[in-house]
Amino acid sequence: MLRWAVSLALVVVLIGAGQAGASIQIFFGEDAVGGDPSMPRDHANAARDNFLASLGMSWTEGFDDASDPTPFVKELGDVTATLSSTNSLYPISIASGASSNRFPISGDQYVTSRVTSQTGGLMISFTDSTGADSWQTAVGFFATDVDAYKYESDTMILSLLDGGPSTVATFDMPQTLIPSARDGSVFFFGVIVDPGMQFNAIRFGNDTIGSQYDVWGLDDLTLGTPGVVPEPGSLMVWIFLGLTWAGWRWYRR
Ligand SMILES: [Ca+2]
Ligand SMILES: [Ca+2]
Repeated sequence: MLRWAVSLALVVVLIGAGQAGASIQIFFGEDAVGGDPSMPRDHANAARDNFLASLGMSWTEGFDDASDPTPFVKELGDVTATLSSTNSLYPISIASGASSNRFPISGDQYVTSRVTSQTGGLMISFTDSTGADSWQTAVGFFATDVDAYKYESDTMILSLLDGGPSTVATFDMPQTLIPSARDGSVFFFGVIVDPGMQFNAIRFGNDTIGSQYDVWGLDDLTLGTPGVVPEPGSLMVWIFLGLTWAGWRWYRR
């Protein structure tokens, strides 16, 4: 019976993957590490690993050779990512090493910015080699010290934009740590959307009220191409193979 259960579990996973591929896939993991880059980041790393495994090809920018011009321009594969601040009072910058509970995920450098509202913070736009819009369906990143002054109701918001003022989708980061543990914490967030929801820019905001704000760290920004989602036909093949394998194992006992 155990072998049958294992086989059926495999089938359920494949069905779930097929359904998720028809809409939005979210990858999230967070760890309370108190601003210490040497602490294990098991949940965040697992989310990153699952995100990467769900992509075809992927490109990650670690900001480790970045100087500090404005705007920041980085190449991820054929995509040019331009980082800018939507709030001129608080430009983005490159930080080195652990500082103020923010820290690098890769190398020694990362991006810091100050988020002041739903639309006031770091924005990243994507273009191709000709300067035309580059349309994306997957983005992921590590964030440190997203605590918005530890107010429990405050949450980072990621908006997927399609040019101009339009918003394709908005996601509240699903942080579950208590506010005091968010200070110096780390999380990974990744999202894969349908081609019909493609975006050419992302914007980081939060739902702070009034003059409140949050300074946070961004590292290992990742773009990618869609992975292979099981089609209904291939799904039936997997079900058939799974049941056949389970039956064969049962026969061999
Ligand atoms: Ca880095
Ligand atoms: Ca912070």
